[in-house]
Amino acid sequence: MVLLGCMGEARAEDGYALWMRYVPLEPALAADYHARLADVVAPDQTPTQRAAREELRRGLTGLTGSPPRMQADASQASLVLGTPQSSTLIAPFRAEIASLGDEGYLLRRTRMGGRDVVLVAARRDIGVLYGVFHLLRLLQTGASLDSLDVRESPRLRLRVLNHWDNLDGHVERGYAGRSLWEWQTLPEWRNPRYTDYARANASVGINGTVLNNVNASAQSLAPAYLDKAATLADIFRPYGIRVYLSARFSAPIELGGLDTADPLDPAVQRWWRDKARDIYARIPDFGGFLVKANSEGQPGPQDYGRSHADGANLLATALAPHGGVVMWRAFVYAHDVPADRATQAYAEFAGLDGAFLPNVILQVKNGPIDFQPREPFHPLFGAMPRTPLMMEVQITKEYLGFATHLVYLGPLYEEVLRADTRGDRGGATVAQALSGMAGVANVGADASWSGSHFDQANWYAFGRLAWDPQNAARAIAADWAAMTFAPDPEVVQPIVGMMMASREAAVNYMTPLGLHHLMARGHHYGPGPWVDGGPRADWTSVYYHRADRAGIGFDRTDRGSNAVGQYAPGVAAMYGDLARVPEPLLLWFHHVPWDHRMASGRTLWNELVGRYSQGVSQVQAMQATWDSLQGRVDRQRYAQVAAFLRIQRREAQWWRDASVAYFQSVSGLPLPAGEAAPPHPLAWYEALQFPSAPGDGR
Ligand code: BDP
Repeated sequence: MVLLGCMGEARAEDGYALWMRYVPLEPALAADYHARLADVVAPDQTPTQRAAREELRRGLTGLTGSPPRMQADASQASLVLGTPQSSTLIAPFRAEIASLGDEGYLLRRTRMGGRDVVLVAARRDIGVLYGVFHLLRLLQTGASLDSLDVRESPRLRLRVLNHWDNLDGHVERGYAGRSLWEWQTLPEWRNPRYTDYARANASVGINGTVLNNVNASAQSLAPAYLDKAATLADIFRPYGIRVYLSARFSAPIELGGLDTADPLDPAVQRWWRDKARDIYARIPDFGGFLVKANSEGQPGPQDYGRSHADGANLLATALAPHGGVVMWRAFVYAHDVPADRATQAYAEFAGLDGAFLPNVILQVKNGPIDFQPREPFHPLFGAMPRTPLMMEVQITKEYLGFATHLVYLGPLYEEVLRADTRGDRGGATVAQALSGMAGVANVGADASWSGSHFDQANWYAFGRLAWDPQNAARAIAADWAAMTFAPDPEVVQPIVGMMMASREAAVNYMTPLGLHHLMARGHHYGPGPWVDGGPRADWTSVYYHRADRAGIGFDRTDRGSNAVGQYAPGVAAMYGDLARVPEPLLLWFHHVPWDHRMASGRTLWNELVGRYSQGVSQVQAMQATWDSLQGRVDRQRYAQVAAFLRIQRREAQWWRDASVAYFQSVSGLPLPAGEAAPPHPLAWYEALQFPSAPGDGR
């Protein structure tokens, strides 16, 4: 294992290979795997079959140091891939794999013709490809194959990345460089990177990608761009990935020259029908549309006095004959600022349960505000039993330190997926309410794809949890760390420790105890708890924290906005009760006096300041852990992570100091004993400007 560290040291890595590095394993393990798996019998008739063979060849060659032998003769086989249609060796397993669905697979060690054989069997080619990635993961993490017997099939049907990429290459809330999609040179130039993107997604079971920003340009639906999208779809198809597009609701006006986009207008209906036909002529397995309507200034059915259901059903009708779906976003809030933005999506959608056509899926953000470091689960997850739901999470870290902060999002996703929507411990979790998950992608043209090495883990974890929301964030982190750095417990354990603590650290130094939406205006980089005024109250921080001389927090109980009333009675009773609300959500639901006693025995004020400081200490602890890994991780990646941790440390301190300075100016209370005063006066923090912060929306 020490040897591995040395090899890592010698090999400079830029992160491009992601978790599919396939670097040589420790020699004894490599020899064992080679002995067991080197004689491969695998079909090569379809693009997906060839992708599976190629991945296996690449993986085994890299990991074991010698290429596998691709055998035509079944009697030589030690590793057999296939479906009952593609391989006579798999045909006998037909009954056993019947229940695995179209994407599932079986990995098994068994005997065949007197030989010890490993099987990767599935009903469809794509299942075999997924199985190959699973097998390679086992090898990369050094697992024993002795009693290999794995049956897997995805729990969620739709596992989709949402790219917020504009046609000019700018990525909204993207911190990993320009868009991956080189629209200018498509369809002629097929950047090999597109295939690597597809491999990475397939390796974690992601089966769809929305190519363009939800703040969509109608141009994405113009013929020239459809031709380009069709080329991407051709490249992704062997990897089981369908292409979707964000559709601008007013496209019939902008592209079609109509004078309305009213969903009940026959000319509009015809335009969308024709558009769907055009798209399917180019992309026969086109996935469908994602729509942001009547939200943040985007056009939508309400412009014509129609409902969200009218709008979604218009597009669903156009797509239905071709098998496409509409992912209609529930991220809406009204033009006139209401009592509580957190209540808006529910107010607009809960009453529409049952009103959508069957190929509409409502896409709901994980929490009721907007991808904050911590939010309670969105009340719609417990309120729409007759509507298929997808959960949308951010993989890109708009509100969690951009690409520079090491924040592993597995625990955030897991927390929401496992939340109990009825509050009766009866097993009605958010995960159970879902048909899919959408992740706002964090990939771009950056060499490491994600803007930082550790942000790759968030892409990875999203895929693994979308495949199976029962997966554990910690186990996913361990797999990722072993594959991305080294399958050595002395590397994996400390890294997993850092990752698992990192989200809570960010919550502490940004928005502890249920605070939210305290970031700077517009670009969202850095703290701005003082943000006030401007076009909308609910785009300010003071609207959310409501701090005054007496206390802090948003009263969402029945004495306040009654957002708690949107949850099932068991949940509402818990969140609405100051004695029972979990402390991490305290100030989300309650306005609390500064001298309120916390579980720790401290006053709320002292606890708040303590949490801010604790967040900074947690980042320092992460730095110390990373320092201890010097020499065990290749120099190039080591250095970047170390540098980014220094940035994170500095910015955590900035968040802490600016927030403490601001809240102290409101509370008028002295700092608890032992707490350092912020080095600058509040006005200094307020005056900081960042006109060129990355990822700004536009
Ligand atoms: C917000 C982002 C904005 C997005 C919006 C959305 O700041 O850029 O357009 O979400 O999800 O968090 O539509």
